[in-house]
Order: sequence, then structure tokens, then C-alpha cells
Amino acid sequence: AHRRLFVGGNWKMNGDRESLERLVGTLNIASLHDQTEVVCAAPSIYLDFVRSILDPRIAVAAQNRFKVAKGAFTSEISPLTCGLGADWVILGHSERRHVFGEGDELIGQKVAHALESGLGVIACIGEKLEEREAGTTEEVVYAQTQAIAENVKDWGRVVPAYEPVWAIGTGKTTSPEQAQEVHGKLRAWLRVNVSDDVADSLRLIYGGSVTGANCRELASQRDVDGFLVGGASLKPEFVDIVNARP
Ligand code: G2H
Repeated sequence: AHRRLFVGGNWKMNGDRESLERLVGTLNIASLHDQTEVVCAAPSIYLDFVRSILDPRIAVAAQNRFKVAKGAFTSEISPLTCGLGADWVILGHSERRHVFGEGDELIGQKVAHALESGLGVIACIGEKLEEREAGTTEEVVYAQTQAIAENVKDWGRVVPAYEPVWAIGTGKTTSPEQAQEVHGKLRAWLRVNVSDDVADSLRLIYGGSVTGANCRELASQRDVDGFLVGGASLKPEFVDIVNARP
């Protein structure tokens, strides 16, 4: 893929002040490919802290945000976090969809509001194992992408992440060919349903058990423009993933 690589670290619900300070220390002194855009998604409570100690060449993301700016929504967090550290937000992650029951409509509303609030959006899609086995992968990812696309006016701040649910945190990585197949189809979908320009320029990133060992072959696929990394983003090997492209 010839587009500028985008690599996100999704720290999920991990880390405390001390361990995140150590992780940030490793990232700050690492030599990172200057043609790769790097974003780390920290737990909300540490966003501000992480932003204050992380090298500015790395952006910070929130892991989820609600669909409105304020109101009677106990425990939810407003997308108005731009001034508080985050430039990006991950929305529609499979854990939000399948552990917390978020549907396409809510995710679409969150996408719209996050973009209006000035945040960039890492928008996750991906099929479950039973959907892949039933041969409905395309149908599922197209419907999820459609629900996101309906809420996007400016694609410049959107990075779709294809994360097959069966490959997340399971150690089962999608083969580079399987990832390329879906990414290629998604790009074709964008060409038909959005525009040539968006299809050509959009970075389509892959997530699901990405490691230092498998990232290079994945990154060499034509339509794989980076990664969303969970488990490995908490380890020094994240640096190898950022530098996946020679
Ligand atoms: C998918 C991915 C990061 P992991 O959830 O979003 O996690 O790399 O641990 O499979």
C-alpha cells in the first residue's frame, strides 16, 4: 500500500499511572518511522496524563465517546475532549458492539458527533466467526460501513479499521491474503458508494492479534494501510509494528 501508514495502539482497560509512564517512556525514546502516523488510545482517566508526558509526534485517542456533548447520561463521557488530550476516538470497536451491545445506529450517531466535535475517528467494523463461516462477511462489513458512511461528511479525519472479531485477542491472525481480500472489497465498496477520491486516499487499517512478527507481511498488502493494535501495543514490540514498512 502506498498511503501513509496509520498505526493505532488500543491500550483498552489496561495500565495505571506507573505502567503507562513506563510505556510512554519507551515510546518517547523509540525511533519511529516518520512516514507513519501513530496514535495511542489510553483509558479516559489517563488521557490528560498521557498527553502531558507523551512525545507530541504521537497523537492520543479516546477509546469511546457518547453521541452528545452533555446531559443526563450517568457515567458517559462527552466527545468534547479535544482540549483534554485526545485528537482521535475509536468508535464501534467489537468489544463495544459485542460486549456492550452497541448497534450500527448508535455507532453512526457517535461518528457524526465526534467528527462535529473536531475529533478524528477510527471506525471499527468486522464480522464474527459465525458470520464468516456462513459466508456473510461482505454483507456484514458493508452494512457496518454504510452505517458509518451515512454520518461522514469529511472523510479526511476517518480511518476505518477492519477487525474480524474471531481474530481479536485470540492469537488467530487473519492471513495477509484474507485481510487483503476484505480490504480490497471495502475499497471497491467506497469507490461505488462514496467516491474515487475517498476510495483512493482512505487508509484502511487492520486489527486483530497484530504482532511484531506478522505486521510486515500484512503491511505489504496492497490495501492494508496500517493497524489497530491491542495486546502488542502495551509492549515494546509496538515500535516494530509502527516501523512495519521499510
Ligand atoms: C482488536 C485489537 C485492537 P488485539 O481489538 O483493537 O486487539 O491486537 O489484542 O487483538
